[in-house]
Amino acid sequence: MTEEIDFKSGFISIVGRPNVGKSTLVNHLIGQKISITSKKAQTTRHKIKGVFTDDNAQLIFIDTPGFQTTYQNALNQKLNDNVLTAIKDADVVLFVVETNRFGEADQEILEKIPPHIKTILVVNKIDKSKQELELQNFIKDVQQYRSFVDIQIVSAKHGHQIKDLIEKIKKQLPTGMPFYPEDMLTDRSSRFLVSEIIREKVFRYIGEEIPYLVNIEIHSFEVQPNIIRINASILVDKANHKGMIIGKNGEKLKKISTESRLDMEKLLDSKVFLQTWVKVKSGWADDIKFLQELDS
Ligand SMILES: Nc1nc2c(ncn2[C@@H]2O[C@H](COP(=O)(O)OP(=O)(O)OP(=O)(O)O)[C@@H](O)[C@H]2O)c(=O)[nH]1
Ligand SMILES: [Mg+2]
Repeated sequence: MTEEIDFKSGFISIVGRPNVGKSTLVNHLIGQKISITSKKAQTTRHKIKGVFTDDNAQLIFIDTPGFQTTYQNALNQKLNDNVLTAIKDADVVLFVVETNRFGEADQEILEKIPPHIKTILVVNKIDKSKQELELQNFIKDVQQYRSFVDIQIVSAKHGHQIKDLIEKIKKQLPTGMPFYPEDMLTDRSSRFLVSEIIREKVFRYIGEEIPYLVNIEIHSFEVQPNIIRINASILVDKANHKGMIIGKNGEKLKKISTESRLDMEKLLDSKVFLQTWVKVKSGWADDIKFLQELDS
């Protein structure tokens, strides 16, 4: 009985400007890659839950899209609304910044966190910071904008000081029973995670703005005794983007497919047969059905 009373659980929303490393952080917090990452800003589109459970707590992390300022369309408005909802519903917010970089875009999202929401300042990418004094001064600067319940420096990419962060979060969580089974790592289906893997490769291997105009559709996901067969389409907004994704002699698409398949095999712990197609579907980013899916 005592154990039940001592147990803590709650929802922790991870917010910040695009590209500060929110998704990399959530993957390291739960110890498995569930959220895609890339060097490009605005990689994440969906709110993704990652669940961490140990003997005395369950931490449900919500990875959110970086607050959008670049492209104005229905999709981006929806993404920003979803970030605001994630903040409102959180027991604790992790406000993530990149070390020695705090600009208007960071400030804009920090201002969106209501004063009563417990907020931990997470300073990421400390592997890039060489000087302790510089780091201390940077933290002082950010603290001028808000008071934080705690502060943690981390390097998400290298998995440094992640455990310390987990302990600090636990201190802020309410007492309560777990919401999810203890072996659950994410609320997302394999089908969704697979579509995200393809989107990540498009982000990583296709230049400039095209990745923002791409969506993935999984047509079939068939689990057979020794293999999983997946049939997917990369939807592009404009006809000329199709060729750019396919590349000279189909090389780009081949690279995207091969890299995706390797990641899928790791995730699903099975051999995968993946077929990918590229299709033109104009205006999908304003498609109501697609936007509604972002809510789920
Ligand atoms: N050097 C260094 N790079 C990092 C660290 N954490 C993340 N990165 C890199 O930062 C880039 C962005 O990481 P993401 O995790 O995709 O960032 P994000 O905040 O989720 O970005 P959006 O989803 O676009 O808002 C990637 O290239 C990561 O490899 C870190 O601790 N150190
Ligand atoms: Mg992200």
